[in-house]
Amino acid sequence: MSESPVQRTARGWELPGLANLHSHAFQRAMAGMAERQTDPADSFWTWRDTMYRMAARFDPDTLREVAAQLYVEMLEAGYTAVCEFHYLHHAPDGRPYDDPAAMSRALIDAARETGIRLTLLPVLYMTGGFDGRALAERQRRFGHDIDAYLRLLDTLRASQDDTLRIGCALHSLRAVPEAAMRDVLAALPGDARIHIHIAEQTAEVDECIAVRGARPVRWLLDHAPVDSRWTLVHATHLNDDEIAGIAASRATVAICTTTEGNLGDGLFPLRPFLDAGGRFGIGSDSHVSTSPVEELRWLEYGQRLVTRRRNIAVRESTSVGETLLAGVLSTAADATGQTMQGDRVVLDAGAPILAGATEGDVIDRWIFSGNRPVVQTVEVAGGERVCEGRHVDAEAIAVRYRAAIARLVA
Ligand code: NGQ
Ligand code: ZN
Repeated sequence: MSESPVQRTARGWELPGLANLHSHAFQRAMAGMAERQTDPADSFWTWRDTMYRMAARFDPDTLREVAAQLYVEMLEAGYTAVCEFHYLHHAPDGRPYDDPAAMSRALIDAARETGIRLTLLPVLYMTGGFDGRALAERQRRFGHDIDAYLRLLDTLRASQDDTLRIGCALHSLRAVPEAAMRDVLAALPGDARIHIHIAEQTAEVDECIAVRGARPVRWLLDHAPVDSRWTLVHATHLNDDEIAGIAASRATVAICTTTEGNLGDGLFPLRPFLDAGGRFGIGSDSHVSTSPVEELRWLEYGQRLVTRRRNIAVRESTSVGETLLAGVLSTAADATGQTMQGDRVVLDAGAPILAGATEGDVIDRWIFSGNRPVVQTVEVAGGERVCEGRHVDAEAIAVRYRAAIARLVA
């Protein structure tokens, strides 16, 4: 049993800041807008068409405004760092902007304005499938050759500071050929964090087996130096060998519970992964929820629903909430490349759901009761960003967000 990360102070119940390990900021603008059946066979792949139509509308200004609103919501929910898996690089026709880093800078501006820590992961996206096919029209704005990609990383690294880190994302094995992966990994600085979408859909597992002769996680472990600098996003479809392999590598798995549920991905094998000593964190991904409470609650509930048991995610503690929180806190620095120093989240000790709480039950009560937000104060690197439950610039940013949405849907 480890020491509790939560303490009662004069301000309330205090805990460290949480890291959101996976975000596509622009998708905040379409949350709740893909929930109408267009075909009885609606799936991840038909959702992706809708998502691509939304992606095509963004420019640097709208991206900055949507990201700023999103980061306000994340901070108000207790996230103090976000890993932005960013692939909307170019203009919709695929031509680079005059400043090829314009879309990346929009995200950096949004993070600096709101005060959230940003680990910006420019995405390498080269092919439209495992067969090496060219990018489809709507994917053109995602693409780079290796030289242009490495130049972008170099340019952006000049902006790094205490709350901004630049890492690397490989979109997926579908989108990055083996040789390109090797070249990019060889060119990265030793401390760069590396994130990849790995095994979200069974169709991609099947294609990977057909084309590369192995399941995606197994293939990656055999062909890349996967270690604690790596985050595997949507490691949803795993066999026992892969579970043991990820755990042994010390990589972090980013579980995006609400998005994985929304997209019908499948259920992460949490219990065997915990038994293997695996490391995990959470991500809000498509932002159908921006609350870590909901990610963690449904991470456990998914397991209960399929096993018809209760209290499954226990390891560091017999408390589910404490175990899940400990998991998330223990991987934050490795997955983000940020110190997370000076990040504090204060829960309102006067909130009815926390009445009479003790150090031993406050986390479970936070995660497993109700929907009223109880995050009262949030500090990032020592600076107060959320006060009395509201981000200090929430009003002004919301006004700009509404205007940006009006432009996006015009
Ligand atoms: C993305 N999102 O890149 O935004 C992906 C969908 C893909 C999620 N995987 C696109 N949740 O994987 O090709
Ligand atoms: Zn993603």
